[in-house]
Amino acid sequence: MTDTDLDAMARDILTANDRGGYTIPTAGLYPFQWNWDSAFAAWGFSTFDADRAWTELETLFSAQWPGGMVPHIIFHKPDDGYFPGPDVWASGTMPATSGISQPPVAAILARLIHDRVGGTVRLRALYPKLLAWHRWWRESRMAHGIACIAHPWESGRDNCPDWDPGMANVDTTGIGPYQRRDTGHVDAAMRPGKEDYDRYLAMVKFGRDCGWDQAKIRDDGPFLMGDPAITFILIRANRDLAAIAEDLGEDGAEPAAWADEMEAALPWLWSDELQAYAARDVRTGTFASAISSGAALGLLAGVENAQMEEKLAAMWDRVRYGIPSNDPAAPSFEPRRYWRGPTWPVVNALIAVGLTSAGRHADEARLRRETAELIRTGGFFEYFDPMDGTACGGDKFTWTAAIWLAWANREDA
Ligand code: 9WN
Repeated sequence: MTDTDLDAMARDILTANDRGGYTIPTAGLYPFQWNWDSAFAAWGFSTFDADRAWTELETLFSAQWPGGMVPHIIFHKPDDGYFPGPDVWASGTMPATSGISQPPVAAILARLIHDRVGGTVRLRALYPKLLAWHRWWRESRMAHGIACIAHPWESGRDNCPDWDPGMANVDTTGIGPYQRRDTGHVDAAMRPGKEDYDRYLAMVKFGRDCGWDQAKIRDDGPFLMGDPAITFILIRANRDLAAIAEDLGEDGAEPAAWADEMEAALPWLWSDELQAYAARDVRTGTFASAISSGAALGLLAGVENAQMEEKLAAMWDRVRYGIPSNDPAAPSFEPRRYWRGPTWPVVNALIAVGLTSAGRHADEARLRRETAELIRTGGFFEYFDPMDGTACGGDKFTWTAAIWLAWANREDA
């Protein structure tokens, strides 16, 4: 199969996963609109259908909550193939959504899309919504000046060992029996375990019981951890928003100041033990015990740190393909279990945006080559074993197809 055939297949996947204004990540496993998946889908669409690219982002923001939050799942149409569904989240919104958010990559990708295909009128309409979302992060998910997550699903890197310190303290009393659906679609050995799911549901229960009072979730919820990935993403997204504002003739001073403030707060995330930025539990102060792909997003925020780069380079050299989600040298490393080791094309693409900004073109080309190789041999799967390249999780995956089109198979990404 040639790269041209793969281009056509990738476009077909985006089109087949289109449910009318939004794409689902993959049929069966994830039958709704997911937040950061949609932003990447828009980037993919921008390579062949500019109008559809903007529509994807517009549909995502059509579910924005009055407080600015953009939910991590939007349940546009009923489907009982996924658990927990709208009845469990009980958001009370129209459309029904989850009650937490996901990595704020939309401004970063909206800027790249605008650079590629234009669309100033559509970007202008999105700008205040992006700003309101970033403000929500600042007001509802900050501690010590760092962006935090109130649920591992909010990080988009669900069962990453980054969250083990916070997960250890989540009380699961009162979580009755429930029926998971994910393990009916894919191999259970590649998914989070039952102990993880019990805790995930305990966090959802807390949110539901307090009527999704976001300040209460931050202050009293069962879990709150500083996330290096979201912190770096948000610094970059705020700077991109400031640049967008300038292009639009608006005043971007506010998001620019937010980015500077977060950058100044980064020392709180520095682990002396790991010699890297690492996830940290807000409730206990405990750091994650291994370096992860979250740290590798530092370049996205313009953070240059020699000690950390050395650690990250060593981590990359321990695998054959891509940046692993967890360090193979760590006891918690599992090469096929979701975010405990596999490499994710979508995260590699974000890291590549950072490498390009830092002028590290040889590393960017290596990462692109390794990611493209995974897709060429394994197909458009959700994620991959970084040691031997085995394709894992869901097939015909929207964001893998999008990444292929927008970055992995391009010289000009
Ligand atoms: C929970 C859709 C999503 C991604 C996440 C990924 C996974 C969901 C799940 O799938 O999370 O949000 O049920 O495992 O971890 O990054 O957005 O592709």
